[in-house]
Amino acid sequence: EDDSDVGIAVKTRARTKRPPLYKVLLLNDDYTPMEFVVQILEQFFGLTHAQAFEIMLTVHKKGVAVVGVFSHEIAETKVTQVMDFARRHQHPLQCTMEKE
Ligand code: TYC
Repeated sequence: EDDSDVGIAVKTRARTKRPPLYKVLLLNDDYTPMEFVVQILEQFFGLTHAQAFEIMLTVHKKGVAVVGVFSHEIAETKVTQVMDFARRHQHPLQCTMEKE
């Protein structure tokens, strides 16, 4: 019998999973000054004054807004920077991250 080289070719796709992205969220509170929030958004997120003001107002009105979307490491750094800066100035501003 002939048992040479008979079979089914099965192709598998190389699965290159993209790393998950994380939303950085800013939360509203009653005490942090609006100008302070705008300053943070300019300083740590590279937003223009107009963009920063718009996001600040959205948070103020809606309670929360997405400030940006980043890799886990970058998002974590942003959250730490914002929380440290707010704490140093004794403002209760809250910043968190969540998987997109
Ligand atoms: N609500 C605050 C005020 O009236 C302003 C504010 C905006 C605070 C956004 C936090 O993430 C924030 N002074």
